[in-house]
Amino acid sequence: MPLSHRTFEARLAEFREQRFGLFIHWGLYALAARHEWVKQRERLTDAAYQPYFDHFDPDLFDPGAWAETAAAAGMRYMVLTTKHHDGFCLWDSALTGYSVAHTPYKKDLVGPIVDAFRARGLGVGFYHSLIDWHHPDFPIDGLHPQFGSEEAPDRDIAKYRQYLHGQVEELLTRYGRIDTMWLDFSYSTRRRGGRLTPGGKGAADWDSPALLELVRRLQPGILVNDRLEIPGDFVTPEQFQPPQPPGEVWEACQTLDGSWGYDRDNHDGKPVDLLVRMLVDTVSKDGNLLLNVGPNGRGAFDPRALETLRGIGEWMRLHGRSIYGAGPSTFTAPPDCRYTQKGDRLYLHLFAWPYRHVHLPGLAGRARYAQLLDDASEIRVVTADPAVDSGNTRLPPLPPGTLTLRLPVRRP
Ligand code: FUL
Repeated sequence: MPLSHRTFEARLAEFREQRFGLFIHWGLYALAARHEWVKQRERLTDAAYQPYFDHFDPDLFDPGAWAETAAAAGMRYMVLTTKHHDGFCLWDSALTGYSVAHTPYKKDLVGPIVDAFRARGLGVGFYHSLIDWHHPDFPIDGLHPQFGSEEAPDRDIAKYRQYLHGQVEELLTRYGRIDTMWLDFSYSTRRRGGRLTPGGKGAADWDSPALLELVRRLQPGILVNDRLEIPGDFVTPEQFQPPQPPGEVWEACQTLDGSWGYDRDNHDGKPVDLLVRMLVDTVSKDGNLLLNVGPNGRGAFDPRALETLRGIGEWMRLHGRSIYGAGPSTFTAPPDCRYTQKGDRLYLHLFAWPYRHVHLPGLAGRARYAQLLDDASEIRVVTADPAVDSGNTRLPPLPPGTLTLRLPVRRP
């Protein structure tokens, strides 16, 4: 049964309920296994990049396993790179031969991935690169792998624009209802003195307003990100946590190890507790977290990624109630803590442990009951000021209105 379109408001409400998603960066660069920008970073010519196309044959590809992994990690949606900056398409596009359909693998990848995630009850979004280092009409700008080594002969941005819009149309008409369009990223394709020219000319290159209109016409209710140089529906801080809530709908995107594409020799994996804190911090500021995995060239998730996701999943199984549909609180959390709140449930997240007591300003008389979330064990509310009570009169008394919780000394 095809999914019916929703109103924009309904989709937005769903997005804020979901809170946690999986970003998937997959393409030819998975075979190079050293960052998705490898073609640009190493200034690889099309010929030097071609072996990855000739050997793309992911025999372990099992989208059901990907979806299962994401669901077990507590993720509620995914966003897939349909095409990254190298121009390689994960679907059988009628507009180019530079797609998976012409590799040894020969088959569409987008459809099976979409179906598997939907079947597991997860939302589906498409990442699509505005940039294209393979298309003959994409300008050789300052970020292009061929920049400086070759003059740009007769590149016609209008032709590329038509191709880009045509591909977006294919993606948004072939796979049923898509929840998010994640377009990446607009910058000026002009150059001056060998440098990128800032100033928003990129929006004209892709005709951002027309592209956005096309997306919304084909997929009413879809959410579109903010990388078109015109306002989108949500902002996308990349690999950092905004110190203050951005004050608009937002989704932080984050890597496991600094690279989006599979990066074999990178051992900078972030620990589970750091990633969980990022998620909590994000939700406490009313955002979503899109955490990335770069599958390898055989189509599998790396064991290190699987282990990290398992760890997050274990935390989510016990604490997901403080994440899904939760958001910021009007109360101010004490240092090293975050609040998330859903209705009249206030969730206190302690980023440092152990505390003997935790003092919560403004909450005295406002909490009916307190418990640990993971095992539902009661937490005592202390009425007297512990410092004064213990005879430590050199500490200043707690400000009026402070609620004090007595915590277990050690947590496993
Ligand atoms: C960036 C891209 O250049 C990266 O490769 C990655 O896709 C990230 C999510 O967005 O702008």
